[in-house]
Amino acid sequence: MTNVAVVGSQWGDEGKGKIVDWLSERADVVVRFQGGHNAGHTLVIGGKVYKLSLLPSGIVRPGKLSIIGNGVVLDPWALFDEIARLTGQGVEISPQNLRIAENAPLILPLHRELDQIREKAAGRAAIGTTGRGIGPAYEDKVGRRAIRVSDLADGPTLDDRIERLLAHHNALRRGLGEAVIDPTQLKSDLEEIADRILPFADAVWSTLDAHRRAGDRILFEGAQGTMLDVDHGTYPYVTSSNTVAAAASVGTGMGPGAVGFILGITKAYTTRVGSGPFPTEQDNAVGNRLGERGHEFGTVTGRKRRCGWFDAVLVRQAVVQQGIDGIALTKLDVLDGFDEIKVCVGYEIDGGRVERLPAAAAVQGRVTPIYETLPGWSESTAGARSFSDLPATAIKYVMRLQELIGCPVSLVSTSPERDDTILLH
Ligand code: 2SA
Ligand code: MG
Repeated sequence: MTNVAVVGSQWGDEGKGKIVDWLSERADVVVRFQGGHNAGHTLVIGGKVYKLSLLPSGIVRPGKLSIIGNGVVLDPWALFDEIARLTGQGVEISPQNLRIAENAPLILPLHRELDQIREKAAGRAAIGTTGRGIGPAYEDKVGRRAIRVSDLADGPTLDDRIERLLAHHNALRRGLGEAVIDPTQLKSDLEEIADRILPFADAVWSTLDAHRRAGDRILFEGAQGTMLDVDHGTYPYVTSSNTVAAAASVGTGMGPGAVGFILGITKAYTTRVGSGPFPTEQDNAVGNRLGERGHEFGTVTGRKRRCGWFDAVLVRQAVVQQGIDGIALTKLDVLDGFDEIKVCVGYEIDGGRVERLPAAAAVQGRVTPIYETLPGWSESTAGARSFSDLPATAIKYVMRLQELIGCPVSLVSTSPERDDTILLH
């Protein structure tokens, strides 16, 4: 097995956690390269449920090295809460099995506050963020005023960084009528977490390189999905990082050649959480049924996910933009019992047909899906472990999706349990 990147091909929540866990058994290192604790991965191992949002999924397996790459925005307080929660579930976490990029930017409480203030002020125009401070933290990174993990190691540098950061944020806060942040207080808060976080700090690019040279297998764990990518997604209704597989290189300090096989996780229907265009959304009994059967609620925020039919146009686009080599199709069992199943094969806009999602948000909101209707199946596919266990119509559905998206289906997942997985090739 070469290195593998696991990425979402829709709007996130495709079931990456289970697939990453399944693959992590065969990997030596699992690394997160973008996003932060806005991600929500649910792992079910032997009936035990683990909910992860910042930590790489490899953390629950003994003997694996988990890495948080420089492309991640790191909330230290959220990190320690998550570590405490998992430790309570019997997972051992130490610098032996967890490393954090020394050049990863921090999410501070002021980022979370700003995220929430803006969302509230935007009213109906809100993005529907997770309210974790992700966007403001990435803004500061690109604005060259972020505080990074390594800054915590040195008092005078930290003073400088705080001064630069607060020059921006306190001006902004005054404008918003918010209390300004006291630099002394922020420094003492940061000093308090420094002692806990620094033992995990590492030049992860170098550690990863050493593992690569030793022939170890690296698993790159993506968060969110293609349509939430800050460049390629449904902008501005996106997250603030690049969610495409190319970010695995930038977000870890490994060259693009290190990324290896790109596995696109794809749900057998479509969901999205937060605002923004969603052409195949079914705000009706069909959508409710998908949501109930698929337990479509946000892992982090508990928000109800919007649900709709499979959109082959979007996934075909994701295959190209991500560079997907193979698809893992998840949650097929949620479609059990539908008489017919619709698949979007193109869009109609202003009387014409298009085969891709246009970039302009206003146009995205106006597209009408063109559907192909496929027969459903009444049998249960839940827990199937071989292709021949599936009803003929379910096999036809999978084959048709494969044709429409222009990419082979490598895996089919039929329940949250790791072993309920059909390997195709
Ligand atoms: P943010 O907080 O700035 O990243 O939000 C911007 C948009 O990105 C969406 N987003 C997500 N969509 C699906 N799943 C995500 N992770 C959690 C999960 C979400 C949850 O796995 O369930 O628990 O609510 C995730 N993270 C960000 C978000 O909805 C905005 O549309
Ligand atoms: Mg999720």
